[in-house]
Amino acid sequence: MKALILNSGLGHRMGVLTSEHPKCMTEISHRNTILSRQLRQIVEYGIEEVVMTTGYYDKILMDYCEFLHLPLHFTFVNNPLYDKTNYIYSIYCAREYLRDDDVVLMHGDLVFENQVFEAVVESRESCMTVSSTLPLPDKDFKAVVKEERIEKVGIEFFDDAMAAQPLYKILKEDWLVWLENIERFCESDNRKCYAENAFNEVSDRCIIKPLDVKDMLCSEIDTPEDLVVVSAKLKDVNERTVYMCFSTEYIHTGHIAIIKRAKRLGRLTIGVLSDEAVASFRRFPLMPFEERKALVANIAGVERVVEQKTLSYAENLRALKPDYVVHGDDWVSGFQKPVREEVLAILSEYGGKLVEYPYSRDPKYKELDKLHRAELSMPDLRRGRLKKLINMKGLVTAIEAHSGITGLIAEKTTVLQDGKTYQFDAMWISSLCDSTAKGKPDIELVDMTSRFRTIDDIMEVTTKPIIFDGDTGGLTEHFIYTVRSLERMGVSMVIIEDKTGLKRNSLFGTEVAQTQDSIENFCAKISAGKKAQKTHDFMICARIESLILEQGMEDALSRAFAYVEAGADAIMIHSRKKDPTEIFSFVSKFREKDSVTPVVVVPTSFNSVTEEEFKKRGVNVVIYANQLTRSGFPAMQKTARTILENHRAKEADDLCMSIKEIINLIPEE
Ligand code: SPV
Ligand code: MG
Repeated sequence: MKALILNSGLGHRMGVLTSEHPKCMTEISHRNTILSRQLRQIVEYGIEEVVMTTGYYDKILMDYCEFLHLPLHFTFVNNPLYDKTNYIYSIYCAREYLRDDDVVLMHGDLVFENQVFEAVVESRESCMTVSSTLPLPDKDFKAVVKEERIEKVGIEFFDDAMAAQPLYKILKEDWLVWLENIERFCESDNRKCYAENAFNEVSDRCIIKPLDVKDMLCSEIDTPEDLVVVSAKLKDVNERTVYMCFSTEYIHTGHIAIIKRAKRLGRLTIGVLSDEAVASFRRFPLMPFEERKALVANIAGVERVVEQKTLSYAENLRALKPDYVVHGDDWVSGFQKPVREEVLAILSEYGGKLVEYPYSRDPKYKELDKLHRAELSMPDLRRGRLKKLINMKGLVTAIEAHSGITGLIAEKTTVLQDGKTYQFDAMWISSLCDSTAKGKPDIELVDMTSRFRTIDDIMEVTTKPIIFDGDTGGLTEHFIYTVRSLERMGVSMVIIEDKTGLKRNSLFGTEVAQTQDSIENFCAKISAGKKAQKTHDFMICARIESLILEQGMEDALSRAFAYVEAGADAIMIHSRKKDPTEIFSFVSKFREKDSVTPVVVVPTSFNSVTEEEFKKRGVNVVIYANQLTRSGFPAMQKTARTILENHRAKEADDLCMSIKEIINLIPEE
């Protein structure tokens, strides 16, 4: 596509303003003349070729174009009869340069905003800018529109007419029709009329559609008064603000493309999602907020970067009141839909606009995302993330997983509520559920090799950190090997309980014989484990069974402090009471002396307490230890019974997930 700029006119209505240079060199803002602005827009929209007709002061004009240093190839064509002819003859003079491509034609005194130019350049049909909202001008161009195409352009038409501005995109096949008639006009000495007079005769073959720019800026400057009005309008255009939110950690060409489009609308502020918001919206950020912020701040066109603390835009939109919010159209449906709806509601409060561009589904971006996910699942990156999450969020949640599919449920389940997304932060590999899945009792019967196999199955399809239920840890001599293996695999934390002998599930309490280990033995086990580990980020958590075994609060607390002293990275306090009082009391007494060691709870019995309350009381990890097992197996029993009762599977169908849903849950690599 070529740009054709008509700059041969005398511009005598501008008075002294055109006494030293052509009209197009008149300043319209502190950084642009009419021409420099047009040329920068031409560059911005990817046009490289400019054919410019010149008249008086042509040398000044050519030098000026060179001085602007823009990546454009210019062909200047002087109209030697500029003072005796109209621009129809300038086009005629330039005709040899204008036969081989689509043309964007503009008068050299026209000022238009980016959105107008974007619509023109991107139009698939030949078009001319018109306005359905502006009053018909007395002396300027009007276009007669019939059957959705322009029939005539001129200053003399008022019926069925719209205000029109000389900014066109004309496809080559249409242009050749128009150009041929321009040639015919000029060769029969008809050189003083408008080029549009030639168009009007062939408008049934040169199909130009009206492009309604309503009251967007698209105005010619003919007089000093026009200059004042247009400059003021342009100032408003230049002060428009745009807001976009970014959660990404790597910038690809798709991001650059959308930033480029956004900045054309106005001064661009980017909201970078906080680490916490990224972690709960997508996955743990490999790059912390400050680095993501610096990355985005250094992209051309980004004027300002602010933090966006939640997935909801509300806080930043109310503070910044941008004229536009820009987003890909991927949030029209799906789980971000409510976020979009909230944005629309807030924008409508003050007259802002949402601009959506088609979301790029280029496979190369998917590939990048896959690589990123793969990195997160690697042992070294996965292991350290639990500690980072605890530090970042204060409270993290984990849900039980005992197989690849339950791991995927833990990984992918997301809920959007009040502008925030909620996901589980980590997975708990429960001895109870791992044993149950194998149809075995929870008595340390499933050996470590088999337990590691479960971890491996889960790790293969997920990225979230893993907390491993290490039962009693076994013999100290064995525990040190367990620690190293878990660490090597990328597990983040092992929790071992201070019991010895035949371990029974804690939820039996004192109904079965269970022996608590001595403080000395258990401390020795913790210390040996800590000594054995090779990295800094692996955590050993000491689980205190004193309340389960009814040994009292004092015993629980003295054990807690002793275990921390022995090197435990975290404490888990367990209870099987429905009433959370003893848990709260333990946490509050523990926190009186130790404000830093993370505290873990498993609220299977005291399940009425919310995460918010746990956090307030000083708990750092909440483990939902068995809910997937307890809900999954009864569903399976029911289905099995339904088939037996009906001697066929039809009645069980309503109880089942569709094959399509299963396929979606488990994507093929
Ligand atoms: C498990 O999930 O295996 C546990 C927690 O150890 S509890 O069942 O509550 O003892
Ligand atoms: Mg267990």
